[in-house]
Amino acid sequence: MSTDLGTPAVLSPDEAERAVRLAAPRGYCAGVDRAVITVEKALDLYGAPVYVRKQIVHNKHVVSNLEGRGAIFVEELDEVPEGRTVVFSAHGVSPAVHRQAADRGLKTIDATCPLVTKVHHEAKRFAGEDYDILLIGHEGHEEVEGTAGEAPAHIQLVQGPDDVAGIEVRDPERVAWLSQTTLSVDETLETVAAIRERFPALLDPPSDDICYATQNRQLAVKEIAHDADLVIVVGSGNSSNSVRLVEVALESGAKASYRVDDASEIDEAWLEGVSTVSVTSGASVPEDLVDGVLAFLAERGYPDAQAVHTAEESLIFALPPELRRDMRAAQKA
Ligand code: 0O3
Ligand code: SF4
Repeated sequence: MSTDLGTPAVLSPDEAERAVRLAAPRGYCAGVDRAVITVEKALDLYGAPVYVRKQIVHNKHVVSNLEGRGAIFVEELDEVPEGRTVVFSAHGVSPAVHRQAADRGLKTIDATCPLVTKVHHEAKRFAGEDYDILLIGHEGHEEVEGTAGEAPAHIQLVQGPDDVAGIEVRDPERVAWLSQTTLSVDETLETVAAIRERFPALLDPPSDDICYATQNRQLAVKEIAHDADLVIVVGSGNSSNSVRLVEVALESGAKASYRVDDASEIDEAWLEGVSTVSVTSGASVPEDLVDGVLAFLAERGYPDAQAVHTAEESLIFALPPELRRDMRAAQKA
């Protein structure tokens, strides 16, 4: 008996040429995972509402999901009723905020990423040794406000190479630099080189301030961007590390790159004449949003995504000690 295998499906040249590549690693880093779980566990343990100062991480879906579970996000601590529990966001807070919380009798849970806290310690140490500290970062970003608040008299912000000519220090022999954790690695190297040209005795941080997750996501996007027609970066507009991924993609040769909060923000016109689409996401982005983008592409004739692995990540941070203590106490009760 012969079996009719039918006529092989002929893919249009367009479809045969299409490819979707997915950066790995992408999405949640250890600090974001810890911060989001911190709010979830706090809600389970203390009950709603739990207050959170600023967005716990810079992702609007994460924030609205937690709001749906009873978290209340505030801009400043005077919006938190006295005696209530407040979580500090992953981006960190200055000592002044800790003091304000104590003055208002608030119970605090600090979800600052340990890698941001590390930069705070470096700032305190350099300030203690009376260095002028050049903090490379973006004005107004919460992480920068928190770090600068550790030693306001010693720290000045440098936003990029263009700021370097205007830097004034007390002693050019005693200058150190630090940075925000989520900057472009390449741009920061340029800024540091420009600073060092002016201050050859410049002291480096003891270890990288731009964290492993930021570095890994930028390396990964370079790998999938250089020959891509389109790079879609999932992430919110106020997420520094997500916005940097679009810039890095374009600098690496992507013909076009856009940031979207989710699939609903993709413009169909971006796909015109596009064979290779690469996809990645920022450190504050839940994976279901990436799944939504891949489903959107699949519905428009793009094949299953191929993951491009450039690094393995296994770092996990323990939850804040004050929360773990209360969880243990609740278990015993
Ligand atoms: O710092 P950034 O705007 O990139 O913040 P996100 O998007 O919340 O990502 C997490 C990074 C962080 C908490 C500070 O390093
Ligand atoms: Fe921590 Fe880096 Fe994630 Fe920021 S991006 S929360 S520093 S691991």
